[in-house]
Amino acid sequence: MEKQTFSQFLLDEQRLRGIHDDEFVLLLNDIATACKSISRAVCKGALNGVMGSLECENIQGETQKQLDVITNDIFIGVNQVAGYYAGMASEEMDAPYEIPVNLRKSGKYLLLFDPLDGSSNVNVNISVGTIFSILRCPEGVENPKIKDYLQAGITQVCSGYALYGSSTMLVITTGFGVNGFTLDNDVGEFYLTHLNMRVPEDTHEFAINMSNQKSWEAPVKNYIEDCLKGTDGPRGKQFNMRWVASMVAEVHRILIRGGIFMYPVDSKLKDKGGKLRLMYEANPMSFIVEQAGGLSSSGRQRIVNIKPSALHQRVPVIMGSKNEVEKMCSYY
Ligand code: FBP
Repeated sequence: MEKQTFSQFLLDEQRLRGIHDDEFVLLLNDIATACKSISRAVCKGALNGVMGSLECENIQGETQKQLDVITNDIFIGVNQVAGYYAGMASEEMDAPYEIPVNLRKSGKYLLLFDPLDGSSNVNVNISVGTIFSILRCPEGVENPKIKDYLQAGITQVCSGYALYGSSTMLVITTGFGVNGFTLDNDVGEFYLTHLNMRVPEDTHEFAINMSNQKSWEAPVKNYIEDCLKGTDGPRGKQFNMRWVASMVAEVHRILIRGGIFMYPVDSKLKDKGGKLRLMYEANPMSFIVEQAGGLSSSGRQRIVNIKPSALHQRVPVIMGSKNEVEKMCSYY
């Protein structure tokens, strides 16, 4: 059976649903092209001498890596050409990016993204990724302002991520399940390799940065303590732990073999509301995980129901295997 390319799969999916939106297929193809280009930039890394940090900080107060800026420029450069977007917003830019007037066309959508997730890992050659979320631009808005982006995650029309690991993969949902594609570098094409990905409902593996333990809220402390008690404890089973410090890599592992990924709020992050960003990390990954049968919560509510109040807003994140996230949330 011939391998199906990314665009062949998208056209097939549309045919199956009686949808005829070539523009949307082309729009997603541009996302794929941008991820291929970022994959090259990341894997060439030290060869191009771009593994260092810059003398400046992004709006998050983080020292920007050279690759943060390079990948941000790639993602904007490739996706603005065809004019599908009225505007873009990125982890690496304080304000929304305005599409140059000469490139503005239909502009029905808004693109929000984290060009290089897990960037603290990029110069130590551990998997990193790109995360994106696509929203509809409000009717009649040509040059969107921040308020136009502040839409709840439940309104996303598409989200996904690219993982730059031992192979480069692209995983997306358009609201009809989750599918994964692997990049064949010889051909320069993404091929369907993971059809209808489903998160196993149960797990014995948690992912959390244990070094924050003393600052956690009681529900998180109690949940992890019960997991660590293993078979003799209230959970009655042995738990394993993983922490890659790249959200994309953690969520991808969980899509494949189950697990629970947690970045809760703690006493150090209380003023910020959490570590991970709602609009271009938590919302897109929540759409993916839920479409694959998992759950995603802040501990107190479904993340995609959170009404955003700021473009770079941070939230607590608990996502993964359905029964385990339910169990963890029962501690709140
Ligand atoms: P960015 O790299 O895009 O800033 O993302 C944040 C992130 O790196 C996540 O990918 C990861 O899950 C988390 O931070 C790691 O946090 P920590 O540094 O506490 O291990």
